[in-house]
Amino acid sequence: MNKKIAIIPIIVIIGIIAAVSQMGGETTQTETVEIETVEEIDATITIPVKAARPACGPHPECYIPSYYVTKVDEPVIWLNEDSAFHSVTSGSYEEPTDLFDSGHMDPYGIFTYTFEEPGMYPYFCTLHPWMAGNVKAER
Ligand SMILES: [Cu+2]
Repeated sequence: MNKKIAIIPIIVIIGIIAAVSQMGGETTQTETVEIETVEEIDATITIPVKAARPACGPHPECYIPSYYVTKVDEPVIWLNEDSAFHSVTSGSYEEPTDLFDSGHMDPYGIFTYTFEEPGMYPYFCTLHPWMAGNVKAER
């Protein structure tokens, strides 16, 4: 698995217990802080930059790797490294299936799917007909 960097907004709740001596009691303050952290993600399959261009720009594959063998019950993680929206949608552009669909993935967005049955699973991008890949799930 490749280590990939993704920016993930995280909401952190910070509870502060402040002792207020003047009042002789204790008050509780809760603060909500939104921070952006850069976190390492073990992406299984990445969507490369310029994948929105026909033939996926300089890349030989639109999903890297475009053929991936996984184990049943092991999550597969797609990471969109492009600056354009993409999707990971089961089936083909001509014949989508309704097994899974990431919807429009933001830049640096991730999508996770866990295959429950062995088999060959083609998928594609609803926005770019030339983007296609296959996952083979084995026991
Ligand atoms: Cu796409």
